[in-house]
Amino acid sequence: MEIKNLKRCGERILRAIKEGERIVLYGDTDLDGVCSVIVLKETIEAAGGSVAAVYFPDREKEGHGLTEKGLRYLAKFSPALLVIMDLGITSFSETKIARSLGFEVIIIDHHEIIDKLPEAEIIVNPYQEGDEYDFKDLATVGLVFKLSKIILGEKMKGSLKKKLVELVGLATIADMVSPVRENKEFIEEGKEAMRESQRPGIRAFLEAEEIKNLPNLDEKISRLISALNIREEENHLTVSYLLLTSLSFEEGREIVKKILAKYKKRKQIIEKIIKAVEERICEKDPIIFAGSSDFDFTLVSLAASRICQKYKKPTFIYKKWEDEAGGSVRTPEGIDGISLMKKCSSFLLRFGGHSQAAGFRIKNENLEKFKECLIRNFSKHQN
Ligand SMILES: [Mn+2]
Repeated sequence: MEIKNLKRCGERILRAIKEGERIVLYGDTDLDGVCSVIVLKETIEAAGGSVAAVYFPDREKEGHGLTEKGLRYLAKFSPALLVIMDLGITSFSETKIARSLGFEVIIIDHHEIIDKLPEAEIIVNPYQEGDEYDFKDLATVGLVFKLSKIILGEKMKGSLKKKLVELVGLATIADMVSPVRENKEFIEEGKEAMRESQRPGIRAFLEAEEIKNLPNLDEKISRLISALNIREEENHLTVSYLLLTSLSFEEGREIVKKILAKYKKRKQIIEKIIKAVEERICEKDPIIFAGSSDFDFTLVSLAASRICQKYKKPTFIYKKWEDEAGGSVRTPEGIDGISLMKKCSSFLLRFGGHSQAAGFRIKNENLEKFKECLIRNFSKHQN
């Protein structure tokens, strides 16, 4: 059994290449999203096509997911085939907007489906009805790599394959999907390829002063993943995208310098968020729910992960803006954050993600009610 719609998706992209249709790639800003976009872009190029534009939303200004702002910016490329990766499966109204702007929409996303599917032309998602592929835990980059094999056929071999597999391995590790079956192969092949990386940016990172003396490749890679976990973007491209696609060692080295400096600063800011949250934790509270207008939105997910690991409680950390707040959710094993939020979704503008790692957007006036609803439902579920 194959992944539902994957072949159709590959054929559609091949047709677009052959007929010279414009192709636009839109991805999430985390490493899975970024690597998925690069793998597909390089695949399309190796197949003789080209990509008209690549876009990553600004998490801080636009929020997570397919955004109306992003679509309005991209409208100048329409009509085009818009391929959305590692997000979009809950972007119902935005998919409609994309279509109304003249895009044909393809969504490749491994996030959980919430009640229905967006009205895209083609959807690849292992959780959709009728998907009989027996391994559900691929990262988006794994789905995209399998798509690349369909697009490239015989051409998927040798140094091209190795170059792509570096990113497939990297993002599979970064997305923390279970390291078994195909994921295990991706991770092993990816690491092997990274030893003699064809990507100047990865080489520049591994050879940087602070990195080269780390005891082994695993630690170097895990440092690379943490350092690239910067969700900031410039001109709609993320720093990780710029590093992983940089064409020269010198260019890579310049980016690495910036990334490592930011990495240090970021660690301090995360500690600050954690401390601020810890000051407000009440031992008897069944969940941790805290936010502030001072928090850096791009870092609340990392803080939430650490807090959840330490306290073993469902953790909701949010950044407050003027009218709305955006938050990150991390839950201990066995507790599904998505189904918990589903029960309180009437207070939310939107939500989505994975059972253990999710996000939400809410009007500030509903924060307290949302929190009470979560506590009520969570306590019920515990008893
Ligand atoms: Mn992902």
